Amino acid sequence: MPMFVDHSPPGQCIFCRLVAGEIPSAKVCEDELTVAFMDIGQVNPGHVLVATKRHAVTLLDITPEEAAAVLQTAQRVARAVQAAFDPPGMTLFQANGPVGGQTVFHFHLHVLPRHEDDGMALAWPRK
Ligand code: DGP
Repeated sequence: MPMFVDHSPPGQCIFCRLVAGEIPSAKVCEDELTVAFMDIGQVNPGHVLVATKRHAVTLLDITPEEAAAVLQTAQRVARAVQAAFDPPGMTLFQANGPVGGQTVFHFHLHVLPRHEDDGMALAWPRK
């Protein structure tokens, strides 16, 4: 049973369009299954999203291969973010369904550089 039903027409959600190059993005890296790009909101400088290339909505919808690729890409991104921005900390988070805080219904993981006194609670960046 899906946790949440996405009603976007196939291939037409915002991240599907971004993956297809139909809308611009600042791409960081990609592999066969995933793409990493700068979050348009930049909660902190260096805020990157790692998304599946295939349209999937939540963690429950991705394959084990996609899950492994997402984490591998996230580590690659985190190394680049560390080299470029040297944050003293980083938070990875991933929202599932509207009640879980998801606002774009195409699977993605946030890689978020953190700083002392950046105004976000330690474990829950949006509070
Ligand atoms: P979430 O709320 O966890 O589903 O995260 C969605 C993120 O997607 C949010 O931080 C802002 C980002 N976002 C929304 N639209 C766009 C877009 O068109 N381009 C980029 N790069 N990021 C987007």
